[in-house]
Amino acid sequence: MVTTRALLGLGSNLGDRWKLLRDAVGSIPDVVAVSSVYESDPVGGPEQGQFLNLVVRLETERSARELLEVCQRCEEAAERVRVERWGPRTLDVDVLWVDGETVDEPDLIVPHPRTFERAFVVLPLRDVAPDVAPDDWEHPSDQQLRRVGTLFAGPDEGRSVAIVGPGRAGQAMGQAIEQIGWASVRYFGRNDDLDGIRSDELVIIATPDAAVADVATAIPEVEDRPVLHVAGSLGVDVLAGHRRAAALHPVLAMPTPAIGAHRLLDDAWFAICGDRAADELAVAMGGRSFWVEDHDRAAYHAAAVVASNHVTALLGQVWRITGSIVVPREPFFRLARSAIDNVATLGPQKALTGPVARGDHETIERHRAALDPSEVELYDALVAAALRVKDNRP
Ligand code: GSY
Repeated sequence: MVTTRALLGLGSNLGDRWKLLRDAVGSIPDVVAVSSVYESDPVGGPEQGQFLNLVVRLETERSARELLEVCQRCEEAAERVRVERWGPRTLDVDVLWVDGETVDEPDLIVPHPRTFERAFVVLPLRDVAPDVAPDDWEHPSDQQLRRVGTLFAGPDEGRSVAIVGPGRAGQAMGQAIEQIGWASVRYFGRNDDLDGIRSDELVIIATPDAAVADVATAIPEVEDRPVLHVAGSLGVDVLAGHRRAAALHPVLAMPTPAIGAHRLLDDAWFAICGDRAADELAVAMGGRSFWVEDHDRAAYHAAAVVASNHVTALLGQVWRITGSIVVPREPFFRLARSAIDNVATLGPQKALTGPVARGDHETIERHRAALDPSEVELYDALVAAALRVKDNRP
């Protein structure tokens, strides 16, 4: 089965806009991602109410023309009446984009010709397909848009969260959630009476990993209340007993709550699994998510720890060696940043330069002789790791 990515744009400014959009998205086949919901003044047309807009991403076998039929069926189901061109409507559904397909016919043009003129299309589109929007896209100053929520959880301003475990990660999550305008954030210690968590509060467990399972057991199961944990190496299985269980691990370092909150809102990535509440929270924070099944989460977390903590440990060696001679440190940090970029673009084998790549054993021996003996063990371990990359050994 060959599927293609397709993007549809939806808008509504008449009737129960949230319900109309929810019903429409629920009836569209092959939806794999839903953007945040944005509210804005109408662009063009007569005086009319504000629109809610969103974009959905599909992985589908349908062609652009078949998708147009899907769009029309949605509009008919919403009892859309075409009274006035550019006028108010219960529902508008457009085919914006289908990977690899262009259509130029009287009733269908794909890519949609006005896609990149409209902030109400480009911003939600960036949530679900950032590569499609041009990097240099300029937001028209007369098209102001505000993010108002996520489709299934509803408007942000009515939502509340209870965070169990107010350490660095818990406080960072709390501050970020306050900044996106949720109604309330309440903190609980893991030994507090967790019966006090309200049934309308989304629960986030941010305790040390070892306490997550016990805390989850102490939280009463409430039908339809999502319970999330933010532990990177644990699966959703530790939340057994909660029907709407999910894992949401932010792939970023949170050295202080304030820095963590800032990073959580700065185009962050989240490793998620379980209930859709995890993806909705990621989207609500303006971030992006990827799915990691329970059986892969420990390996996923190991990779995250190597990319963050172990790189820091390695830079600790750079710090010590550069501190033992008279050189500025900035050139070495620049070198480290370019090494990361090179691996990301070329892969490790092509990115590897230096004495190991050249097979220059004499230089390696000169390094070992010059280093403080306490540094040699780590240096040798990394020479062995570099050889493995050079030889492309699995
Ligand atoms: O093209 C879709 C309908 N439409 C919209 C819309 O969806 N959102 C906003 N903000 N303005 C609009 N003007 C028209 S027409």
